[in-house]
Amino acid sequence: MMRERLGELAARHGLELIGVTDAGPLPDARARMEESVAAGRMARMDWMGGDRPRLATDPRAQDPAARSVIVVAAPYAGADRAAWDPQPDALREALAPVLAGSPAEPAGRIARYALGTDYHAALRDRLGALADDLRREGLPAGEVAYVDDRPLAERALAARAGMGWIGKNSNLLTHARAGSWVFLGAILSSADLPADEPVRTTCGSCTRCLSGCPTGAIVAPQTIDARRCISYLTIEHPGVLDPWEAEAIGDWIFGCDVCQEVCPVNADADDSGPLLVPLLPLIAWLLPLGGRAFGRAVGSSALTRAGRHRLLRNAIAALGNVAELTPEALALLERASGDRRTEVRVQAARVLRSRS
Ligand code: B12
Ligand code: SF4
Ligand code: SF4
Repeated sequence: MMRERLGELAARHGLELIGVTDAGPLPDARARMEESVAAGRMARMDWMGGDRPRLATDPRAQDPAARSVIVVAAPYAGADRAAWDPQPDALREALAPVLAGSPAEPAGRIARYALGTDYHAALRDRLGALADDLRREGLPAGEVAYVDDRPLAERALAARAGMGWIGKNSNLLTHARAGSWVFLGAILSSADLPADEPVRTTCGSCTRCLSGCPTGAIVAPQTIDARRCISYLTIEHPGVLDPWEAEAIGDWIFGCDVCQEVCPVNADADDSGPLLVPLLPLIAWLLPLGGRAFGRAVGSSALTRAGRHRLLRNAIAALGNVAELTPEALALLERASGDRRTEVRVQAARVLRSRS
């Protein structure tokens, strides 16, 4: 099949940015992953260890028949998201009762990627539909769409497929208008497709993300120490945050976009910014909510990953970081210090203590 036809079919599903690489292993990426795990930089993400580096860097470990990898990049920071996400405003809609609440200040920030439906599901659907089309046109395409949830080194594959380069902030930076504000996904094929050439661009002498990261989590170019990364702390870190961790998150309550906001490659991207959520209405909304009711309320968004307890813990920490405590805030914190979850209780008690 002509490469051009592949691009046409992908565009039909709203996927304008695609690349093709062979299904050979990625030994350098494997070494980097193993090194990261061994050095403890993956924090408590135990699922990043074990056999994952080997599996993630060898597409044929997933499908022995694979000869090629079709990688897609789906823009998520602005209006382009609607091309592939059926509900690009899903989070704003789910949080409507909170966003309408007053006062609007103080606010916490939610990273751009979480704004629409959970990208795992939305992008997987699109990739699945693309794979169906390919098979209809006689091109063998695997049944599995890879979007994060199975081991596959998507950034390294995207770079080898010529979709961009790995920036010093460790994200895949594309030459497209969306810059690094893209999700990555892949499908495998047993056909020998003509591979795209990797790009020659690099970050050059720029170091804006290294100096811009609020917590110094980019410990060397292309090397993130998740133990210090706000994205990890707010989304993946289980249980009670250490006091320095709670302070480090600042006003981010889910994810962090700073190392991409400062990146000049993103200067022309269509970008509606992070979602600002008023903290007092958010805390008041979360406190009486059960875990399941929270799941139902934000169901189709990425927030389910953190769940009610982490989001509440983060919102309380952010409140302590950014605001003078009004009587309303103090009353909410008193309620939160009796919450059924330890991470919420501890965080609330700590903020109250720091102000007494
Ligand atoms: C674990 C994980 C995290 C962890 C650890 C992050 C990290 N840097 O590893 C945490 C929770 C911190 C995280 C945060 C974020 N993540 Co994340 N995450 C992942 C996940 C599931 C695995 C990444 C991984 O394997 N890390 C281990 C490291 C060592 O590997 P790596 O960074 O991928 O690096 C590989 C290659 O880049 C290559 N490589 C690295 N450096 C160099 C240098 C050179 C010179 C070369 C040639 C190669 C090379 O080797 C490595 C091993 O394969 C991927 C999905 C996936 N399946 O890949 C998403 C993924 C990387 N995350 C993504 C996103 C969007 C984010 C956030 C922006 C979300 C947010 N706003 O909060 C932040 C960004 C933080 C940052 N600066 O990286 C996107 C990135 C899209 C893009 N444009 O690159 C991905 C690809 C998910 C997706 N399907 O779209 N994430
Ligand atoms: S996501 Fe935030 S904390 Fe993590 S490396 Fe980027 S700027 Fe630093
Ligand atoms: S801020 Fe500069 S160094 Fe960092 S990823 Fe962007 S271009 Fe590269």
